[in-house]
Amino acid sequence: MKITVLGCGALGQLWLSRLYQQGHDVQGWLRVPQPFCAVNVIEPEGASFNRNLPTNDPEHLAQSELLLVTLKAWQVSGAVSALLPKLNPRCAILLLHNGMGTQDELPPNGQPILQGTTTHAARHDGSTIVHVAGGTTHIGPTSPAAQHLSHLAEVLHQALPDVAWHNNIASANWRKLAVNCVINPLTALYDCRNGDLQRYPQQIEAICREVSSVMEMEGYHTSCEGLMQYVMEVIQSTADNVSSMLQDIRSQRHTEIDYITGYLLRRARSHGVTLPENARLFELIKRKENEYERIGAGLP
Ligand code: KPL
Repeated sequence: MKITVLGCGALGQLWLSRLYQQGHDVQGWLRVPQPFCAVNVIEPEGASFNRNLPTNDPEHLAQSELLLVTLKAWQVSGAVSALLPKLNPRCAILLLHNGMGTQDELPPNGQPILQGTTTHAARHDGSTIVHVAGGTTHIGPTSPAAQHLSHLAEVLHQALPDVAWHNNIASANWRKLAVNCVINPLTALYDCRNGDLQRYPQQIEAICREVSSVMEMEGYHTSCEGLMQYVMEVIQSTADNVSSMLQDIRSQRHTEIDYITGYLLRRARSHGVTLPENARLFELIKRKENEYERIGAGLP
């Protein structure tokens, strides 16, 4: 299959390496074009993949059957919008990022669009990508044109298991949003690993209560207790992880808070509801982010 991977960060390189090894015709797509993408991945059991893969070939892009987008949520609309006119109308776009709401930012288009979340953990170690832990990728259609694409789950599963197909991906996305609304801001504020959050059950419950109330208003059956149990399971299974938001804050990068807690607050507002705990966490993360972004922009 001809596949373009947009975004060659840790997750992008992991997918490039696995899809290439399955015999797919892959290329990377970089914001700043370079002659090739040096893909260097170390797997959890020690095997390594080291190869220069092609990048930014417009002909390859025009023939691609899948555009796999592994960018951060805030990079998605700009990068994907620029590529839309160059894609084959049948090329599926799979958005794999934390948070929700990026699809609403894309211009109207008829591409089959899928959305997904993954629990694979990969991080940079210098110029190497360390695949820290395996996980599951949940994908599903978010546009009518993508409803018949369940075979893509099998193709992706062969390359990087596990991949699960969901006809109703929105409900899986909301559960992942709840996880990210808890783990990401709290680890960034307490500067701790995911597992250390077990010390804050009351705060976690307050966040989950607000998320479950919005989920109910959006038509997804859930309960605070059920959501909290799921979040606690993820906290335990990713106990040693440094969350992506804490990594962003430590490296003074823009975070995905606008698409995680920010998305939740926007949906709540549309139902005329305020969420005091999540609003407070949103403000605290924005304040942290603004501190270094103002300095970076040379503002006083
Ligand atoms: O998605 C994650 C992230 O760090 O962004 C979790 C699930 C919280 C794992 O660290």
